Amino acid sequence: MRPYSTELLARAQTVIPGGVNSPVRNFKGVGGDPIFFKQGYGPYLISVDNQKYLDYVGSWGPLILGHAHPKVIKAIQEAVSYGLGFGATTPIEVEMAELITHHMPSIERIRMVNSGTEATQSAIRLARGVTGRNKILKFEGCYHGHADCLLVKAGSGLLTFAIPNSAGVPEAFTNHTLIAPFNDLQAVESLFVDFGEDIAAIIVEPVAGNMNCVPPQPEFLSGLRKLCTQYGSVFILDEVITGFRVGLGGAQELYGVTPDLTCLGKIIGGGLPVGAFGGKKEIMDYLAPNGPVYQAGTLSGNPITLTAGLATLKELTPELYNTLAKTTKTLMTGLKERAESAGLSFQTHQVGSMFGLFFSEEKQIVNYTQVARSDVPHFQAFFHGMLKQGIYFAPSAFESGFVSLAHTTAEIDYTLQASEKVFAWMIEHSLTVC
Ligand code: KE4
Repeated sequence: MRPYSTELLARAQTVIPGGVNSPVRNFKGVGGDPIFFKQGYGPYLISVDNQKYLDYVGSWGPLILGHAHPKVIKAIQEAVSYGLGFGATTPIEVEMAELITHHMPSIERIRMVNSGTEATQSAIRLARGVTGRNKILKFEGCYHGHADCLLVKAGSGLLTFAIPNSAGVPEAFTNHTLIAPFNDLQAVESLFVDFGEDIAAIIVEPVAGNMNCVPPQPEFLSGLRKLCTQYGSVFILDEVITGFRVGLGGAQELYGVTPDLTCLGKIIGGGLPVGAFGGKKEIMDYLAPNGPVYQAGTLSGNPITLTAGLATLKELTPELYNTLAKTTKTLMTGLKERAESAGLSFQTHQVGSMFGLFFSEEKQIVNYTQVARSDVPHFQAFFHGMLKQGIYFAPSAFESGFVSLAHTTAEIDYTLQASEKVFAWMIEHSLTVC
């Protein structure tokens, strides 16, 4: 029972669309009502009904240190005493830009913005401005925020122009968006043969984190790099999730691929609203005020946001990424063992401390079509079963989960013990056939 959450939802729905400020929060993906939370600390969330949950969402990725890390809180508390922002340049913007360009050498210049959506739509406008071309190529199942030209799905036929997947997006706004299956280099090569001279950019999540979690196949990213070089298109890596999540150098370091532009977000804001895009100097210098591509933001580079971001990034070391990966591997291995011994078909994907859970018999899940074949009712039963045990996974079978540095062996052990009960319950209630 969650009486206060229920009361708040009723109130919220009278003043906020769907009662939420972002759709995925409303539990439509898993059924039931969203939980209202009032506090986070370490790996835990506390609901308004004073129930404690072990959190594997981490605000959708930013909280790699866990909730309310003391050093982050202290840094913000000190910073706010000097004011909340000035709409003018501040030293911390330089410090953040120097730190990011140090860890990601492909980024020679970087512009801060306030969300991942702003970062990706600005990077696309910049790519179009630099190349003078119109088309962009994205991948089915990858999400880059809600810019009109990116709210698309595959149209009819295999190699397709995209069509809008949201009301309010005119066909004209997506006519220049091409779409291909993730991990399908051949499909991309065919699109370049047909449209290469007019493709301004490829934009891709190096690890797809918005269709559950799907890593790139070997040679996929390097193949995209080669095609962009061959055709003079801009190669944009959307590292809003993976940036500083899978390592200090992001997925571009992990997979040894050099983008022309990178989009960042989440962790670089330490949990506060943030985004950024950056890359080669000769591209970034096309941006206002130096160049003809306009982009702006009232609160871009806000000193409080960057204080939270820098305090977070300064805690991260290669050793801690190893710890995160080990903790996550223990969780993934333990869940898979327990699910399979209960008789369930269960797959896990992991890249560093981001992970994906699939109720599926398919051993190799590499694209959206396969993810969409996974058993969503099973995931929903798992989600709610674990929730009853006080464990909060992403309320959608099409999102990634995240482990933080605050998740210790005790939390992993508790999660695995709880999963045994939930998997057993799923079997008893004949949730067995995928
Ligand atoms: P925002 O505009 O929501 O800050 O960022 C958009 C975005 C861009 N690129 C990637 C790879 C992203 O994952 C996102 C946003 N991520 C989702 C969760 N996977 C945000 C959750 C939500 O929409 O509420």
